[in-house]
Amino acid sequence: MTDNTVRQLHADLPDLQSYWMPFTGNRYFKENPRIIDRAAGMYCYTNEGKQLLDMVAGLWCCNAGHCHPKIVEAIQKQAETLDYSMAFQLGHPKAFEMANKLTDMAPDGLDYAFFVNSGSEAVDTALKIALGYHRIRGQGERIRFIGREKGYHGVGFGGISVGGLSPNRKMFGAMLPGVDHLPHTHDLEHNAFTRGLPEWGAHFADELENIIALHDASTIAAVIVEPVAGSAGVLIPPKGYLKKLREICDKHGILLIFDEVICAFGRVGDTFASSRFDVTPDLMTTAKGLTSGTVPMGAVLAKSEIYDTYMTGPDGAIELFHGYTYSGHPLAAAAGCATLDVYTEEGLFERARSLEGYFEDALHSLKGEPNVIDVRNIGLIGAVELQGIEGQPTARAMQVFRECYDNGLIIRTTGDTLAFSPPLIIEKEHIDTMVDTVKAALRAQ
Ligand code: PXG
Repeated sequence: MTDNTVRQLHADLPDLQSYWMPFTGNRYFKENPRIIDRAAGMYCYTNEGKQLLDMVAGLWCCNAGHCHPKIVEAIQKQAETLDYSMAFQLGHPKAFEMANKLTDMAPDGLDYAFFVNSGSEAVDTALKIALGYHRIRGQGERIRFIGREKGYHGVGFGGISVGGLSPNRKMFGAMLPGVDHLPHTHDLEHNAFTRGLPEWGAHFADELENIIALHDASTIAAVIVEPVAGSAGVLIPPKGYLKKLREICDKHGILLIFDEVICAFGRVGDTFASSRFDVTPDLMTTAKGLTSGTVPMGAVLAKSEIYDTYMTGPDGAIELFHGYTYSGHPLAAAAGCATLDVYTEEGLFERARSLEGYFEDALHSLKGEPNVIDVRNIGLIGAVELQGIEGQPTARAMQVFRECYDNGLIIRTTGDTLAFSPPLIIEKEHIDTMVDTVKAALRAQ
């Protein structure tokens, strides 16, 4: 399609041609644009005025709902007070305030916050902090990382190396050297239609011992996993699995990194997955819900022992040669402070937990609908896996996505799985609408 044809098709929109869209079929989109130009609370609105119930919280991020007035006000106020100040060797109050609020909320022991601009940067930062930590302690030969199949850790070279989704890796060369992967824990034969954590599958963690035996513990810096894998289609950890990973890492002096970019801030029915499952990592990556999706920001939370290890060089010297122009950006920090306040004041994490049962029953009522082969959930995150169309992977889920969209509902698809992660302000009526719309879309196939 030529530039001119695109222009004529959508005369009311800006020219769509120049924007190379991320993770999007650009040509299809530009012929069939879905443009959101406004949002409030649980809803997004298209440029044509269509109202859409947002069951993905943007992209797993707008946990406080869209355009929350307190967050909007904080961003506006910050923009007219301090737009930017140098991030290296100078500081501004909001970044420190944000670090304090965040570490107060974090599990015990995760007492330091390093700010970045995204989940991908948080992951690469955590991997680098892990390498430096071992090196400072005289164990510079610990250079390997262990990720997991089906893991998503963003799109930086570190993140795709430890990640386990082939389409995100295969175009981009040889990755970081020295990375190995745990098996994923997804098993429909044993765990289909489990509510909450599957009983079966903790033994998948034992594979870590075999990987360690292969490489020798002295060469391994860190293990990184998402406590609940999001992008691969909401894969819930089997009971006891994360604790086993923790024990094995401890036994071998290996750092454990939880990538909580999706899990954190109420998504799994508690402040963090780490608190829900009572397993504390050495480093935790966060982003998305940190500012409720309003201004890009991520954070790596680190145990005191890791921070203290770095604080040992000569006085006045830079301890960590890492950071971004926009680390702790004033607008992001202001948005983050307001977001964390909203979560606390409105009790949104408790709310997520209290709605878990209703959400679970609603999702599981889809069992028995056409092509549904699994339903799984924890907190306010859930998935419905579909039997794919023979020879056309992802097509079935995309059909359901389009049908839902046409009927006023935004859901997310990954492979042939439908994923749901609504804002934590959701009401029961929204959950009812979600299930009715998805049910109708499944029956329309
Ligand atoms: N870690 C995890 C666990 C994530 O889910 C990232 C890192 C990277 O974050 P940034 O901010 O760099 O995108 C993510 C991001 C999807 C989807 O639909 C999920 C993400 C991003 C885009 C799409 O599953 N998660």
